[in-house]
Amino acid sequence: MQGGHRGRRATEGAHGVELYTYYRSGAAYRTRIALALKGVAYDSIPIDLAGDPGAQNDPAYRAINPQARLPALRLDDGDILIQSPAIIEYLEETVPEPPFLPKDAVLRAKIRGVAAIIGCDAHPLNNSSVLKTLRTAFAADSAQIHAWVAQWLTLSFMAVEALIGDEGFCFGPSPGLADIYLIPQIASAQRFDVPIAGWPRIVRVAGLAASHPAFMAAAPARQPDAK
Ligand SMILES: N[C@@H](CCC(=O)N[C@@H](CS)C(=O)NCC(=O)O)C(=O)O
Repeated sequence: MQGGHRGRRATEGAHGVELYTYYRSGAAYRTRIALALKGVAYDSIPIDLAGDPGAQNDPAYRAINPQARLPALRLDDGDILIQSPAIIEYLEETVPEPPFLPKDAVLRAKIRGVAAIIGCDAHPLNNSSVLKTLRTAFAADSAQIHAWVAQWLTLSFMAVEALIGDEGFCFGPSPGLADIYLIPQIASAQRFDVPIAGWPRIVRVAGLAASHPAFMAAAPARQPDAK
């Protein structure tokens, strides 16, 4: 199987794996990286989060994901998975190579800890609906939004910098779970002008990912809905 996005199928009614995605969604981005690393081919179904209201609120998409968030993954047999951590875990369980986690239980827990800093603590605070609520319910302007995002990303990146290794990807020569979470959050930091230059380990990992085929294929600019 060739990894990454392969464009919509010409054959109507034929079902392969389908990823409901938005080019700038961090959670979809991490799922795209995981699919590409595992070499799972899929069709991208873009859902435009930036509309007003966003397309995630359409009844047709709510029928796919009642939480109205991205990503969602439709499997070959029609089963639908939501929540990127669950999808990434499913991929790890069903496509063993290359592994996202090592065998050692302590190291696995450490790597999951870094992934959780991003997935549980950083990303939820700069999710689009949170920022929209700050704008609409609390009249936050652009500078305040940027300051909000910078506040939470800075705290998370400081912790990640202290926890990852001194060479290679976050935890070794091959990319794994922590990298899958970290790289999309770096893209988000760049979007909100949060500088990462002060964290040399994170900068190193970003540099390695920039020339890794799976990370390149998953990048926002390479997606069919990129604007
Ligand atoms: N924990 C979820 C987060 C999903 C999430 O918040 N996705 C964002 C895009 S990155 C979304 O769909 N936002 C739309 C909204 O909040 O209305 C996951 O990892 O899948």
